[in-house]
Amino acid sequence: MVNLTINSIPVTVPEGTTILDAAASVDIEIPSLCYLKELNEISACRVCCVEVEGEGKLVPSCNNVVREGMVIRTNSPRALEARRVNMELILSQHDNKCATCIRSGTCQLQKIANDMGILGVSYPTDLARGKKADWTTTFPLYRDVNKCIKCMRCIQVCDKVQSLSVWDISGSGARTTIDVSGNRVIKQADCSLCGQCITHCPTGALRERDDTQKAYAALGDPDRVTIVQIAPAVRAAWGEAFGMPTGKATVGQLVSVLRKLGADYVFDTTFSADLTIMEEGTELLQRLQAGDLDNQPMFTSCCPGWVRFLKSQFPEMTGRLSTAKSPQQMFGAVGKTWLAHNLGVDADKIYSISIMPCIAKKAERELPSMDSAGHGSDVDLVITTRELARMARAEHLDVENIAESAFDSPLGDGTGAGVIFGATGGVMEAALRSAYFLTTGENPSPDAFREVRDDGTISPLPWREATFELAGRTVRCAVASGLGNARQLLHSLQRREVHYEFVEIMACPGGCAGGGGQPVDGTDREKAADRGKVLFRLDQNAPLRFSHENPAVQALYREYLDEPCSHRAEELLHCDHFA
Ligand code: HC0
Ligand code: SF4
Repeated sequence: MVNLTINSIPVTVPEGTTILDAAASVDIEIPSLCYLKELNEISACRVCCVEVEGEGKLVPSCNNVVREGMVIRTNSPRALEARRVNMELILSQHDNKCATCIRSGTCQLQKIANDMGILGVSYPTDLARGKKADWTTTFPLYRDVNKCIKCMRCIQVCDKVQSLSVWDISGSGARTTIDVSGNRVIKQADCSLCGQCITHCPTGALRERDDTQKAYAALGDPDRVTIVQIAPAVRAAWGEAFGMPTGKATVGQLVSVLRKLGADYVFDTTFSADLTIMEEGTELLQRLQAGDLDNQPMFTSCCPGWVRFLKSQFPEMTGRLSTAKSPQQMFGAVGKTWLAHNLGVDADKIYSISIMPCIAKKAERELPSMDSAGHGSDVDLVITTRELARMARAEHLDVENIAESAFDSPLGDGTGAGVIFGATGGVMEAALRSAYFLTTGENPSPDAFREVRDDGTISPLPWREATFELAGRTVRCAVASGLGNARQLLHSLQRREVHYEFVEIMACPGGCAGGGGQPVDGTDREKAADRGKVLFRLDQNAPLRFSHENPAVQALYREYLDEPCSHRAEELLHCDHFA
């Protein structure tokens, strides 16, 4: 252990502790902007400088470790002055228009400047001219070079967690900035659109394309029938955007918000998650029976970030993806066919909006095979959890106290199995529950496959694995979240070091719960695990926990699709990943 004093308080911490963490251990918070534990410890911003007494030195506290006998002052006049100068220099190269900035209120730069009482910047403003918007508004990810503070967090999260290295440093000296790596434009950069760079950006430099104006136009158009679907993971997180603890705001309250915003019908993506299980589970059993080893393992296909990654990084493995569309897209196809017929509405009048925790979903709806209902795109617009929160805020709704309302029928029926899609391991678990039923005719215990969940224990591999017996057949399963982990798993598969029959991959760490479209609160706390727990608790308490017991899914097959993987189901609910 190492003994030191910080602001005259004696502190004892293990060797190797940073000054920043040592201070935190005695409740002294040193402001920092670029720092992300174990990810970005490069002291790029130098806002966390402290003074080491007796040595006459100012050092960044995030990447300097404690030494025996050190005397640290986090608030000496020199430390405060250095911090202020560093902040003002950053602000002099920042477009400080908070009133029109998406991150106002959750921006770490704004908070620290406000906390420090910086009321003006002593240095001349020096913004890159003519480069404000790096690319047009057609790409789902948007970057504003003049909001970038060069903290390098986006570079690190894309590189170390997602293994894609889309971002890099460009230019030199005072003109140093962050840009797409390798002199490419973003559309050529194999970006998975996971959005992790956005959720890890401390400012408004990165954000999703804002589609709220299109949503307002559709919701306010009397000639359109708006049907809205809410993704599983949104329910665990949306209240965070209003300062509520994770999981406090309910999905019933969110349904009410959407009704106030003018939605004609509000449905649940968990309905089509259950439908996905029927299709994907059947496909898995067919592939196992066919014994086609070239196409094993079967990969889940519901995460468009993962699908983009696979197609760009391991194109030769694309055929292993399940052909099942994602629940978002299955919902879209059913919405403009069976539902339109049920509601007695002209399908061409339907405008289908989905509320997703995800940026990649905006691109998924535009893919060539996502118009199988024959009425334009099956899903017309994708709004992230953050965009939805902004729309609710614009209405000045008292979201914390808004009464709950029920989903509309029939696409509002979902089971607990559909809800857990939003957490890593959930798709696999839901699929195994129904695959067991489809092979034996009996339900397993709903928790029989919980081994594939991320329960917080450390896995010896960058992924989790489990083996189950299904009707006398051994099914080896693997679950990975985060594209860096996925890459390692794929390399192991290629080297034939591991063998699986079924693999679930989600691009975002923790699955959609940690999606790139989820709320950010400016605290750097990773929330995916807590949100995942909310989803598993909802499943635990759900009256139905098996996708095949979803009454609306049963009715859909009875009235329209016949059976899973029928000709019509193939046409509407499956896609060609090579198209
Ligand atoms: Fe997900 Fe989904 S679980 S990908 O994270 O499969 O976005 O929440 O909506 O489509 O259901 C996201 C979440 C979904 C889909 C579902 C799947
Ligand atoms: Fe989108 Fe979920 Fe995939 Fe993340 S894990 S890219 S939120 S679908």
